[in-house]
Amino acid sequence: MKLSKYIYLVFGLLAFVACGSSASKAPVEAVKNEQQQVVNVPVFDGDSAYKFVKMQTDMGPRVPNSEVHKKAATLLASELKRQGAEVQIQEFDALAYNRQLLKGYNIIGSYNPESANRILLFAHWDTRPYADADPNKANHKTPIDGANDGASGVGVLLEMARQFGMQNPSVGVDILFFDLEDFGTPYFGTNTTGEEAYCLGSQYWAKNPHERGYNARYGILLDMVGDKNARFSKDKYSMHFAPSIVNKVWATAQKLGYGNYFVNKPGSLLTDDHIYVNQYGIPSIDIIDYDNDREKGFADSWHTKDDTIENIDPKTLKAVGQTLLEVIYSEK
Ligand code: AHN
Ligand code: ZN
Repeated sequence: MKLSKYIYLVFGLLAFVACGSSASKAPVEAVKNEQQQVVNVPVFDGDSAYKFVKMQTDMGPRVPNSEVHKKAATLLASELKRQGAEVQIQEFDALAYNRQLLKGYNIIGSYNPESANRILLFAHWDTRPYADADPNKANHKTPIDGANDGASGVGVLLEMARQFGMQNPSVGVDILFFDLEDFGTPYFGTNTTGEEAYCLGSQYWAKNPHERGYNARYGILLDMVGDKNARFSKDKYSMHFAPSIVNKVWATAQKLGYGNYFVNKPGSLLTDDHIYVNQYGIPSIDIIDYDNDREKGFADSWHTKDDTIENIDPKTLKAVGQTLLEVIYSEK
């Protein structure tokens, strides 16, 4: 090849790379929605979501009433603000199974707050104080990192928030980080508050929504959405309360090539934050890593010292995040 040709080739490549990087600021993909209209769906960045997960685990366990917990609440609220959301923090007190008084913080970030046509996306952000499913009994009273159980759902939603900030969706979207989900009675504890020891943040919110008369068309909960071997079966409560939303989300995932994660298989009846959002009156589903064919149903790392960043895979975060962006940006 002549030197001049080689130089043109190099310049051509440089121009291509430069274009690529400027376009990658807010990449979108044109797709058709249910009404056959063309919509631009942002490209979800799995590595960015992973960094949002790591940002949380780097702080240490976010155990209620700890210093780190309080600091994490402030950080999550400021991240949502940084991504252009209108942010509210709902502070509340709740009684744990052991009668301990817990300080809770539900964090809400809203896009298009004036719109009456809304979708609610939620995840819990607190971490469990006990690794009480750990194979080593010595770990049962130590807190978990909660990379998957807590941080993964929040990480996906923060990356979605970043995309909403760059390209406003046409519907209103609320991102709600519930606190005090995972303070449920350990096997070594005695329960003084009845069955409802889990999901204290969503229970409080269902009785005291952040806005009077708050409503959304539907809600989607993300719980444990980051494990490398994640498998999302169709949770039975979700199928009871909002079958059309389950089917829409799973069909969208399968269309995008994520059918290995979103499987057409019945799940179980799991107590989770979506129960209380459904009781409030918003039809809501749970995307949760659960498979009846596994020994525990959940991933091996569930409620163990192994629930760490090492088990988080950006590809799983991407599968969930891209599916949900497609769902949101297809809504009119
Ligand atoms: C139960 O443990 C019964 N349900 C799942 C709720 C949960 C705990 N999600 C994460 N940690
Ligand atoms: Zn948990």
